Amino acid sequence: MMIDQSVRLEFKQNLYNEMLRIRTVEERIAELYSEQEMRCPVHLCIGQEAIAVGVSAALQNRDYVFSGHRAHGHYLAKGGNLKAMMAEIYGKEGGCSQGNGGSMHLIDLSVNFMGSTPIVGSTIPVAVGAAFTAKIKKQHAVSVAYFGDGATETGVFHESINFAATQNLPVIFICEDNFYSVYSSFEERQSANRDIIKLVQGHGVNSFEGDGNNVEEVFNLTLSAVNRAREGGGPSFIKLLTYRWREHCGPNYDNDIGYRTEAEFLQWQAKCPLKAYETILMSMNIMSDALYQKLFSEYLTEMNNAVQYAKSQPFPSIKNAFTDIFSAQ
Ligand SMILES: Cc1ncc(C[n+]2csc(CCOP(=O)(O)OP(=O)(O)O)c2C)c(N)n1
Ligand SMILES: [Mg+2]
Repeated sequence: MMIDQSVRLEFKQNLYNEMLRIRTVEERIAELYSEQEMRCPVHLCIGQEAIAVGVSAALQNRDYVFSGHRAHGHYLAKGGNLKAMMAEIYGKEGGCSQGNGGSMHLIDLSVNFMGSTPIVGSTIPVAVGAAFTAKIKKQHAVSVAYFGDGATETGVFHESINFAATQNLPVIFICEDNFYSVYSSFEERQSANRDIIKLVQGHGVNSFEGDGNNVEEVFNLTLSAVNRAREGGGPSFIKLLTYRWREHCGPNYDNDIGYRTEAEFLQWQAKCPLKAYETILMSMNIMSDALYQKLFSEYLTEMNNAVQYAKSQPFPSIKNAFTDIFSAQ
């Protein structure tokens, strides 16, 4: 089948736009955080945007997505509502979790972003459960679990991978490998002989590795895993190398506190996923400085409107303090 060239160019433009939108939103969160009106912790994904965007571009609305503490990009790339996210971060009633959860409890069922929770590894088995449902109900949906390199050290990760393999489930495990679990590097956490790709293969699951700062590579790897899963080929694990620019939790930089070096940070900043793609698109005459300015100002306006909406919302009512804590069933 011939793919119309203009569709291809539009697709590339959209990949770039989505990354810029997420970057603009998170940089604004970082700028506004010191006002102390956002009172929940925030784990920013600045530097890691290509993964959320490349993965989502390979998914349909019906596909399920689950995430963890660093979820803003995953939620937005899947189509999650920005106003509801900002209201949630401001702890307001109009938030996607009614203001009870904050940044680490994002959900938008209208786009099958099924939820994020901060207990490391905790949404991985839930994503596997959704894949089990999709298989039983013949929904032709795939389920995606995003998690970090640290989460592969939890027991539930291995149990989930094993169950997905034995049941041949349509689930895709996306590991965002940014080298650190809070302030601990691999050297401090794992044997030098540990190879996560081989470990996962040992569970009988297809396992791939890619450049998490290359949005098209992320898209292509994910698409082949999605196609395989939809055709009944079972689960895949994709490890994507990337780097978090800001501190583990919060809006600042923390290269001075001793667990990583400024030199390492600068090396990765030079591999900025947006800049790299912008350069390619400029050489193809898709992007230009003028277009960048136009897009940036559109996203900034959209974000400022979302913040204004969040600030104008009431705090959750005390009457609802005990709702959504226990299941009625
Ligand atoms: C079960 C559990 N243990 C510890 C924590 C504290 N904690 C929050 S984030 C985090 C690091 C996770 O590292 P990784 O999975 O690599 O994700 P990253 O922060 O690098 O994106 C830890 C240990 C937690 N939230 N849940
Ligand atoms: Mg990590």
